Amino acid sequence: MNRVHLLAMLLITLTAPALAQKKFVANYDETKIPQFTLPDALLFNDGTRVSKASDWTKRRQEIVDLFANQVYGKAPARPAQLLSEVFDEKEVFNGTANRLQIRIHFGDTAKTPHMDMLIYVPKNVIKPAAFLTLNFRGNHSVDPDPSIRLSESWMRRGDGVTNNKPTEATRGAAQSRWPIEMIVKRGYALATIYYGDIDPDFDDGFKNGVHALSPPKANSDWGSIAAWAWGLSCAMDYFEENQMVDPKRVAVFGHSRLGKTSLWAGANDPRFAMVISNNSGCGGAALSRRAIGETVGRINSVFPHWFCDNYLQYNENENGCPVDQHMLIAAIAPRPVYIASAAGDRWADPKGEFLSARYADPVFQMLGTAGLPTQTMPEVDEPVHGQIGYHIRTGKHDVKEFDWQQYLDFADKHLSDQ
Ligand code: GTR
Repeated sequence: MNRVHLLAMLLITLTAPALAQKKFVANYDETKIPQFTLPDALLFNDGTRVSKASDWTKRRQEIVDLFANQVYGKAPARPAQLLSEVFDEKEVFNGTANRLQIRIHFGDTAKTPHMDMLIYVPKNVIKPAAFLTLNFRGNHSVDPDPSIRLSESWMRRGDGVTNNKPTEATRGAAQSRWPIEMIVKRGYALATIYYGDIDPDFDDGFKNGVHALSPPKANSDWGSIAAWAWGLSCAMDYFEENQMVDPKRVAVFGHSRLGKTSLWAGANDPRFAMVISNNSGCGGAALSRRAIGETVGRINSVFPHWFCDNYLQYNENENGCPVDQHMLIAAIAPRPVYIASAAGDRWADPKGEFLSARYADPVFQMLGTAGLPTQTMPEVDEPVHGQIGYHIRTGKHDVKEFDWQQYLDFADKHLSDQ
């Protein structure tokens, strides 16, 4: 080895760990946003313009396919039959609602993996509209009722979780995010499923959860967000089958990574009549090209299992991606969609979430809906409800009663059976 080689080796040895440990510093400065042009939701892949509403079905499918191939990954077909069993049923809220726990298998035998649905159904409404949701900490965390079965699936370590299993300490721990009685009093059913039942949220090379049924092989095969969305579509299959709620009036709701999931579930599966994204940020409602707060490169390095491998191409290369997140919202059109931000949630880029809604608006307008009622970002705590709803609430990354009040009003506007 000559001296030059030796020096080069030394340099590599010294700088490689430094580079590997390079700390991600989020940009929050609007003046430092990279130059970008957004892809046009109303141009077909061949460059021709979508000029009339009847063109939309075809363009919508192109957009959905681009997201499936480049961002979230393609999911396999859903099981033709789901074996299910109601394992618990009781009256709650002074006899005004029924609360059921249902085990739903992803297949027609008890040997297939399963998810447990917890559902509250008001008794004074025949076939109510429903909110279908995923939760972070287990069904038992949404309500302190001791008869809610403790989730059995893998759970991230944290308060009240031992050896990746939840303990009694997490019963009711997420209650503040779930004003169930208020939702039921307004005449809606609320269904929730622990997302880890569908796919545990860690990078295990896709061996567990529903990925085990069809492990990804190609770079365009499903990551975890696609798996969670697939589980939500299975829940829809279950609703269509048993008619416990009106399957034509189901709103899919999610917060944060589960807000990314609700958007993808709603874009991908047109049976969802309404879609709600709460503080979903990067890979959800926020425009990736702004690169404010969390970026594509950062999310792919910290959560490598969430997206498909093709998405890695856009690390620090957002402009190279054939889609941006306004097209995900557009793909839901003309169905109503609600995007919510929080003023203290800069990591999720509230302005980028609003701009996605705004740049999706031309599609909603072309389809003859009211679209987004404003072109400028509303003040904090001043919601706008058109066919697209938007608000930025005071406070942090969270789900608050204020958020739910908006979603209920928005559902009254769009999901009434009149
Ligand atoms: C963060 C992640 C966000 C968001 C959030 C959550 O760590 O960076 O994209 O999804 O988690 O899901 O709570």
